[in-house]
Amino acid sequence: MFPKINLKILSKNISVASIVFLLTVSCGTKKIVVKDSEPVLSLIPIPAEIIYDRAVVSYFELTNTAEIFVEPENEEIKNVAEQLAEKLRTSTGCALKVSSSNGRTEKGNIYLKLINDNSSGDEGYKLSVTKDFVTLEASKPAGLFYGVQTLRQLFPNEIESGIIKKIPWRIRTISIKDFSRYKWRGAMLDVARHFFKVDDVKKYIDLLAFYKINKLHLHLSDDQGWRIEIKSWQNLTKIGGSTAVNGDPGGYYTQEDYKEIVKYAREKFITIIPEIDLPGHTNAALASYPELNCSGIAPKIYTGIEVGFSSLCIEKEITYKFIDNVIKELAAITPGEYIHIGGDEAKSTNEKDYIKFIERVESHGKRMIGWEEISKANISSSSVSQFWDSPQHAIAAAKRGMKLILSPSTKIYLDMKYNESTPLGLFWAGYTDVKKSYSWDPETEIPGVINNNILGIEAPLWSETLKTIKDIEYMAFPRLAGAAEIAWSQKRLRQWENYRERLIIHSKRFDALGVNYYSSPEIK
Ligand code: TNX
Repeated sequence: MFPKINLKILSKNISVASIVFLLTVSCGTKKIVVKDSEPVLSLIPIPAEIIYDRAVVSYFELTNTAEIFVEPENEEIKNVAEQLAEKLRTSTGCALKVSSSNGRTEKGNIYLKLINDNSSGDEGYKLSVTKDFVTLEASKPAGLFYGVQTLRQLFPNEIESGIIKKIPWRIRTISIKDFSRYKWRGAMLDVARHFFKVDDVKKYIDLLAFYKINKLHLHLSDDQGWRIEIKSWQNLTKIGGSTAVNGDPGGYYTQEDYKEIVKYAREKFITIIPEIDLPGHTNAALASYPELNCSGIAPKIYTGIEVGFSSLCIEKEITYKFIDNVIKELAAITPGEYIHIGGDEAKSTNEKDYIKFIERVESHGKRMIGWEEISKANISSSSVSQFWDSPQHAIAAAKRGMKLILSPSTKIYLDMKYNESTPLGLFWAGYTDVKKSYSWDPETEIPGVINNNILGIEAPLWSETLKTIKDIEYMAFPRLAGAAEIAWSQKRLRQWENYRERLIIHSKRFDALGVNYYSSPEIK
């Protein structure tokens, strides 16, 4: 018999070349260096606690007779179980029926259970893999969903390929306890500079969910394009949605398309945050309706990439009627709590008008989010400010009692080039390699802003230079996985060398997922 051995990740003692684990044996403690490539070492985001027995190599093996049992049997939990079943069916060929456990436990099966213990919070879970069972427990369906994402990463990479493979479908016996650090784990996609079809957005949602990201902010309007159908102002999409940067093809989401995206995201525990950028970044709207311009003359559709030249007419009442109609229609198809009103780079609106404008558009039933500049206005502490560039705006927002979403452009603007030879992207905020985008922490990013002010983080992807989902993937990965870890994982576990080691192994999973990631020299 082997002694019982507990293996816990030790974050402080991580060597440069490898991940060091603390081995607790009944007769004492010693360090060992793990250099193999077991999937357990490549979990991203890293869970709060991992315990597994390294001396006794044992596995849970999925066989043809395996089933997934849920308890209690309700729609939300069945939906989570079905998503796991579908992944496993398409890769293993097993039938994997999903049904109620009725309190039974039989060997060889996977169990998803809601429990009455909220010690891991609303998003946390406990995952236990023994030779006989896989048991996933959480106090909320969201926790089960996140546990399923971790479970996927424990299976061989081939689980992601979508092709049936005859390999041993087994997982090392392990016990994981996990919970989230921040409530806001966001990504932003600019669908205005270039338009991305519903299926592309869904593919991005799949990837976000896999890394436990729970907000997708859609930048739906800008100078170059208006991308959401507004029934009371149809020219917005007819004219304003007709093209894109460089005169590339335009497009827009009908309200039905948008609802489909919202529903799809919801099944993956992602809230869609719609943004209508105001009062600047509005050339597409101004080109669609002459009456929205102070001059009464509509400008031409814009296909360049400059910013800061457009503004709605602050003085005209029709501006506010327009905004009321747009926000009302959008709010009606947005079940989430928030609407983003932009507010950035309004360089063609003077400061007095800008403040007046933001104060007037603030209350629309939903909670308002705006880019950092909104904190110049006297707005409610329930509104949220999104930091991207200037600490003084973030500090002003914190002083007002507003919560912050951190999107530092020098760290997690996914449209920044990795280095001078990156073919896509911009570099105004500096080249951002994988290490730079990982090696920062929300708590220490802005002097004077404390953790209590921070809702979480969000990684924006602006699309001036991006045209396809493959372009999106190239700029987002691997940096988005790092952003997800910053948002989800416990601070004490985050360390670049440890992350780098995991990411090297984890890259094979990007391959299996078919993600067109940037194979950085940092992860070779
Ligand atoms: C700044 S950051 C912008 C966007 C651009 C982006 C390009 C912010 C709130 N506005 O309009 O697309 O830079 O990186």
